[in-house]
Amino acid sequence: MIDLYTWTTPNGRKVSILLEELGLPYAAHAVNIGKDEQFAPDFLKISPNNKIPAIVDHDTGVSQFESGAIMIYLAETYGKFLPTEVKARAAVMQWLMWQMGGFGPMLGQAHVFLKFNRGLSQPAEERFAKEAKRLYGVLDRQLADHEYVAGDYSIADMAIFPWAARHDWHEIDLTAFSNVLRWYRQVAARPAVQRGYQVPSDMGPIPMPA
Ligand SMILES: N[C@@H](CCC(=O)N[C@@H](CS)C(=O)NCC(=O)O)C(=O)O
Repeated sequence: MIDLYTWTTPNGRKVSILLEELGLPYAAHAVNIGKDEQFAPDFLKISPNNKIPAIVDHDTGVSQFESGAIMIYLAETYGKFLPTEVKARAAVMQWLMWQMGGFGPMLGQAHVFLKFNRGLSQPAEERFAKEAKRLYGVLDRQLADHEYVAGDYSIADMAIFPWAARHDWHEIDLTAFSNVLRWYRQVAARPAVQRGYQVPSDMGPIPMPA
């Protein structure tokens, strides 16, 4: 049995989507980051960086924070969505790290300056809007000749998808990135993705461009 500590955010949804895809039994515990619950001493014992997501796998005794590390751990331990063959694994890892180092953090900053603090800093708005467009361009080019981001459907797709689901927050028109849009619809249609997206609570359906 796995305990998942999470909230209704892209980093949290990455892990609930993977747990649903793996069909593992888990209990989701809501950590309301809007109420500073991520600073509770008991949570800090599991996630010393005071951020969701985190897991405790009682079957193996492993406790993990950082969504990328959690995804690698789960995929390796339960044997799916991260190939073992060297080349295929390297492809997934580089796109997972691309998400962890760019597509998540840059889009998170875009939310801060474009959605929540419009008018606060023109240079920051320009920088993160430009970076968001650049990252979607990178993804679009990759998906032009790949059905999924890195070979078969993998933890790289599951890591990227919940961030793309916030496209309206970072003011990206998905219809301008036709390959991303095709992939986005395909991943969004998966029942496990739909279930994982609603953890720890239902915030409405996955956003779909018209
Ligand atoms: N690199 C971390 C980032 C996690 C993260 O930024 N979590 C946010 C929610 S998406 C959070 O818990 N924020 C609370 C805070 O910063 O205090 C990961 O991928 O797990």
